[in-house]
Amino acid sequence: MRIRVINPNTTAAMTEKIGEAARKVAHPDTVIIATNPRNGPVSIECHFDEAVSAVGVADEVRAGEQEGTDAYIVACFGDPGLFAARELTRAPVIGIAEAAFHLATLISTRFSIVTTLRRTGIIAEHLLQTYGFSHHCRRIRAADIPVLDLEDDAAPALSKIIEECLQAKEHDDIGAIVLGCGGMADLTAEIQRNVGVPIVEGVTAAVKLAESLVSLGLETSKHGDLAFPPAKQFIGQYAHLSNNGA
Ligand code: 5HY
Repeated sequence: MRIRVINPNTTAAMTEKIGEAARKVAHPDTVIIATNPRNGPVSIECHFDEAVSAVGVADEVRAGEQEGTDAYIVACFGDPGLFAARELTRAPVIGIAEAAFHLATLISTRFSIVTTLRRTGIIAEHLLQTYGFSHHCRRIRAADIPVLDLEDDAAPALSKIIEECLQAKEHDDIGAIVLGCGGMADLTAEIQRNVGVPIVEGVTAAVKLAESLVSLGLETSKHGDLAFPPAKQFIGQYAHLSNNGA
């Protein structure tokens, strides 16, 4: 089984780290291809970054379709371009936020989210509403760290994340915590050790969900809104996205 794990930002070191975390939990027969777009923001920390990165995700899915891919993972906690990506393939496409929400509600009645910057909290809130998990989430907390502080020496960022998780454990009346950034994928065990409540991380959650869907033979439905995009010409720098329909 070939799973393409797409880091929607363009920081290759973060893509590598996300790929490693995915391989650690993947089935031995699963091949993880970790990629990121060549064009786009080095980190995704606002609505504009999300909007631009969504086209990069589409480019990576189109590339994956050429190479034969059984499932895709959108490894940014905003799940940028998730529904557009689902239109481009029959393969399952899993967003790490959606995956983490699903698993968190299987092991706890209520969870909190600990994300990076305060301003990205609203993006998580919109996803909770879109996916129907708002009533499961007690609070969206921010460690107030830029995404790229998770690269190089992540120790200062890690202690801020652990501190925010301990506050959630103490005050939010929750049973689990969802990590709000793909760049935290390699920190789960350390956070778990220091916090002592179940920590749900989206990249690893998405890998196991993708494997389950593929092994069940479940594909993205082409009946309804996730059907292939209608034949259309794209102009200018997006001319390469022109398509002649399914
Ligand atoms: C992520 N940004 O997972 C999000 C996290 C965030 O570049 N990868 C990013 O803060 O929304």
